[in-house]
Amino acid sequence: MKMIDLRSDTVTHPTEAMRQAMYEAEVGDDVYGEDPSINKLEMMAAAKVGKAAGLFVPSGTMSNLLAILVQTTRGNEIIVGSESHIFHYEVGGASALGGVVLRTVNNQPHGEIELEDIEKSIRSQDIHSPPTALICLENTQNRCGGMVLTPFYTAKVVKLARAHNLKVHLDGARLFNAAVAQNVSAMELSRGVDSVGICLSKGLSAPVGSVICGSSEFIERARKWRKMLGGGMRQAGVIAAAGIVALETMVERLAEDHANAKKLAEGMRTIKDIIVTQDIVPTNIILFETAKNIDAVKFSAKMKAEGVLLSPRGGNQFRVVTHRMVSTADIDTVLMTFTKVIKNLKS
Ligand code: TLP
Repeated sequence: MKMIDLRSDTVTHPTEAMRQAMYEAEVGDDVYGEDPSINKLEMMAAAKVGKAAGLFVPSGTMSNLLAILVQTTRGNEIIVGSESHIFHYEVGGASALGGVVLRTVNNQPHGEIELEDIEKSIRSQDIHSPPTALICLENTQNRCGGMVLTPFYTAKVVKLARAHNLKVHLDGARLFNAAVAQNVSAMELSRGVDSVGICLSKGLSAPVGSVICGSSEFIERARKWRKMLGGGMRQAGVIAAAGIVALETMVERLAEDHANAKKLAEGMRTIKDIIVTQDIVPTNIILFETAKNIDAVKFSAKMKAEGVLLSPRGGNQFRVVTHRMVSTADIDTVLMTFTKVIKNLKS
């Protein structure tokens, strides 16, 4: 049976063009800075987000960790969204490895953190307080259902940060989704931030990798930290080559994933006992709940048995994510499967 895998856009496989580029990739030893494919990818990524330099890293998690390690010292506090990936899914690396305190500030349902909530959370010079060093934003905001931050909002956060002498990091794991959804460039979405990480291995379909971007000085320090963490790769041009294809050819098509997500959400809203918990679906992520009288464990097991994989989020909450390997026809199949499984569970 063909499975329709809606757990994440991370499940996308490399395209034929990526495999070909990987096969043909020019390589060198990247620890010596001699891998031409990596150097090209880093320059391309940095140019896309309007920064001076980039660094190829194995994962989005490492790009966030490097941004924190470079822009803080032990005992600092950093401001992160209450729904941020850094807080929920990065194994506490910022605290365990960077020695920083995570100050979570509420994400609003549309992903933003209120400016005044950020301002209230910035520490004074009081002797008892860990000094605030960094504000971290996330665009799109995964756990808010792929909500987008506008360039206008990000500019306001940057202005606030500057007024308090703080740095801003942007977790742009799905920055290109945010750009395509708003018809703005990734550069506009990154204007003013000190560091921005983009993921190649989500909707863009590359097999591995992220690029963290910032000033040349920032990247020089990040490179040293990456080496310490064991992330100094050698002929990794074979994977960077797929990342180049991702940036060159896979950005605009994200609009298809967004259209499929909208279609899916519209269909789900008509199914009794499925409750889409976000008012809008701007990108490729949908959060939903099953009615209380549906056994959530049985529900996801039955969906799987019928060929549809979902991400459980605890209790009766789930996430579905559209991507290149889910077609518009698959969306119809998913909707039929939802209806069938709910009906079966109730009878
Ligand atoms: N997110 C994954 C899981 O870890 C939850 C997913 O399936 O959505 N920032 C954001 C906003 C992310 O969503 C993710 C991955 C990361 C960072 C980390 O990227 P990787 O998985 O490359 O370390």
